[in-house]
Amino acid sequence: MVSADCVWMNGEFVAFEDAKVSVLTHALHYGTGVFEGIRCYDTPRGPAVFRHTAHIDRLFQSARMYFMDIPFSRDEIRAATDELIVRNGFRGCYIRPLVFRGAGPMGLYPLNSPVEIAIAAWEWGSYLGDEGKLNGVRARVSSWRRIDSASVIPAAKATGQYLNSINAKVESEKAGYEEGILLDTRGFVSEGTGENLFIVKDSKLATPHFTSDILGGINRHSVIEIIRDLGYTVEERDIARGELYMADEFFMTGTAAELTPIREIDDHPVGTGRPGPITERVRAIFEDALHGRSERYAKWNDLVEVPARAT
Ligand code: PPE
Repeated sequence: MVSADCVWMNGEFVAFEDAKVSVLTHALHYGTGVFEGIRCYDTPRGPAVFRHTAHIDRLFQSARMYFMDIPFSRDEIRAATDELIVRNGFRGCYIRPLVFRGAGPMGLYPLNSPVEIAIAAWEWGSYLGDEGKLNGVRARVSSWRRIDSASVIPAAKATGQYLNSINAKVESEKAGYEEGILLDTRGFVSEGTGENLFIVKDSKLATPHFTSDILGGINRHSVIEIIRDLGYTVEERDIARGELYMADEFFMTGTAAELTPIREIDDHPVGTGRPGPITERVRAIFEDALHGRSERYAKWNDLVEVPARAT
């Protein structure tokens, strides 16, 4: 189990073992929570959270879409997160803010249950294994379709919605693959269980659009900027399943997965079966950006401010 010294919960730092909730927490029963996944890197200028502000903005946006008023300001959450990193003595870590409906009246109507918030952090290595991150993973198109806007709000990073990703993840693992790729309800390519997707064909890139019910990934956004700065084109558009088999290169992006190449899709090797040249070029720049080694993208490294009282 992952662990840490302390967790920030509803405005206070509490020991990890004391960060507990009631069994009647609304979110435990009905999935009424929203969350973020963020990484902090040990950069030459000190610990820096990658695009911290963008993640906090998305947390507020997800909360708003489900009528949850977060009882803290963006600045308070950012300061609490920085202090949490310092108090735990982390230089690099994964950060999980979670906003959820706590114990209140039972039943489906959530708006009378309190909105609670916790931020946890822990040290987390490669999401899909060191070998997979380096050389690429084997993926398979899932029999489960991505949740769509007719039923939920795919653009919100909401806890209950993750049963969809979990179905695809379990299916792909049981079948011996490292990742599942979900199609949207129309049959176009949507995303991985926790990652956005990019294909390369004839030196042109493409990634599914919001119309494929993706979560708007912050790393997707960063990687699109890097690709365009390199002079390549990247289109946001519908991608047919067959395009995955014809792609020269295929990779995914996410906070946990960072940039992970896909080397095999549905038992077909992607390109040569090794991460391709454009994937490698984009990845090198992206890794430099994450780790604070890039001047050009230093704007994305939100340095951890050490509060005087925490030292
Ligand atoms: N789609 C989904 C469904 C998703 O969960 C993520 C992040 C992304 C796309 C990429 O978004 P971004 O991280 O902003 O680039 N998945 C998070 C959860 C992983 C987990 O196992 O939990 C993450 O990568 O932190």
